[in-house]
Amino acid sequence: MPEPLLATEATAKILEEKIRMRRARVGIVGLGYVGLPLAVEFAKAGFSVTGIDISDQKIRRVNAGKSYIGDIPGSVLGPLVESGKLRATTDFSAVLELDTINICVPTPLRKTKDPDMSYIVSSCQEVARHFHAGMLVILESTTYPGTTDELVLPMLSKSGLEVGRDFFLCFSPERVDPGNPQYQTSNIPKVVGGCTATCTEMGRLFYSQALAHVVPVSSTQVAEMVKLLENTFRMINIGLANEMALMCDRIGIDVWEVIDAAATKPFGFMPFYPGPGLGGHCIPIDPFYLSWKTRQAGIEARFIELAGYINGQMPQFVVDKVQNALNDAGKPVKGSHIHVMGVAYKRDIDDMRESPALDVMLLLKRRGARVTYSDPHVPVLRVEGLEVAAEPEDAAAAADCVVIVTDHSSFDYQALVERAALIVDSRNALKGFRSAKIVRL
Ligand code: SAJ
Repeated sequence: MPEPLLATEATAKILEEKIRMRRARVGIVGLGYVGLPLAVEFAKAGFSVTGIDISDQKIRRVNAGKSYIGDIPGSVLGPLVESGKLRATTDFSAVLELDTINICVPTPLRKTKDPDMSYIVSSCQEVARHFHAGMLVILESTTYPGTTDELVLPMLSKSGLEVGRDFFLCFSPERVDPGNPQYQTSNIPKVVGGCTATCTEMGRLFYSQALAHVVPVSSTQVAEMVKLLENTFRMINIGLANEMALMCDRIGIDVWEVIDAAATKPFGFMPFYPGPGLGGHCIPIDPFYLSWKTRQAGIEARFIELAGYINGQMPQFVVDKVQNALNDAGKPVKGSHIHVMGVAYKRDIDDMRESPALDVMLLLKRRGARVTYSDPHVPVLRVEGLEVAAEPEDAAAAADCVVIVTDHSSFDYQALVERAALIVDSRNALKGFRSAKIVRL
């Protein structure tokens, strides 16, 4: 007669079995650039997946098999929806029928640079309302260390269920790099840490059903901190590259040549490049989740603050370059037509969040310039509440000055150099061109 399984073992064993057999019913809260690719990977692995989002439009698009995420073609999404493997709903009561939940909602900053936890709180409140024994819950939203243990766990424990025995709770940082042709959700190593060892093992088992490489760590706080180190590392090194650009500009050295030559060092160096500023919803934001938390603990994250200051200066630096280039051509900014090439926050994507192009355009407008733009990925944008439509690339020929803010691959740089009167290149997009009309950072 086998020993009766303890409650912990019984609950864990039942969930483990469901996951191994890929019968666990998977829920993904938040169907954005993180949640939708994750939902697709688990549906491709054979799980029945329910996406939950507050956006009716997203739900309709998913259920019609129409993708709105560049990394997920409709040809992949459509068949998964048609086969019934993947469906979407705005109704959180679906949680009652689910075994696992990944929470992939935004974690923006408030204007005061404090973390805005409202999306995590509201989605966890909804999950907690329909929460039941035997569930695995994994928070993926980038946040300060301690969020899972201090904010999410109490909301789920209110049910009277005990973590590690009746349910399992982990943190796993999202690492999606939108537009990256080589690394996508399925082949990016996945770090996961649980509230207890049993939780960590459950998270490891879960992800290993659909993802190539899983990296278990000892706690939720380690997993939360891994993400912040990764993105703070990038933000600070981009800040260093930007400061190098400011210094080289003042000394009269080509910073791009310096970085390219330094990058020939086969060890101990990793190239980062100056630019018009830091865009996106991660790199400019995540490090301030860390500095907010460390300040609570009485230690200043001085590198982060300084890098934030330097990165924040870059739009102004680019506009000063434009002003000086026009001045050298005997033209004031005021009344000049300035055409911006590329407004998305980085090349070959359509995302405008925190894009420095908006700062550059605003600063130029405030100096009296008439500003137009081209971006094949952004047909229309809002500047100071006004909708502005993209112009065709050849509008650059009519401008007094062109400024390359985002170096999309699809731009015809040869034609631009031939047609434009004056070009300020903030991305070294014209690396292979030599012309007196080109001004680089
Ligand atoms: N940037 C520079 N110089 C550089 C690199 C980037 O100015 O040398 C700028 C970019 O133009 C962009 C911003 O920094 O405006 C952020 O660039 P990013 O390449 O970090 O792009 P994200 O924020 O879309 O994606 C990053 C991921 N990118 C890479 O690892 C290459 C990764 O850090 C995270 O997985 C992701 O953020 C996230 O979601 O946290």
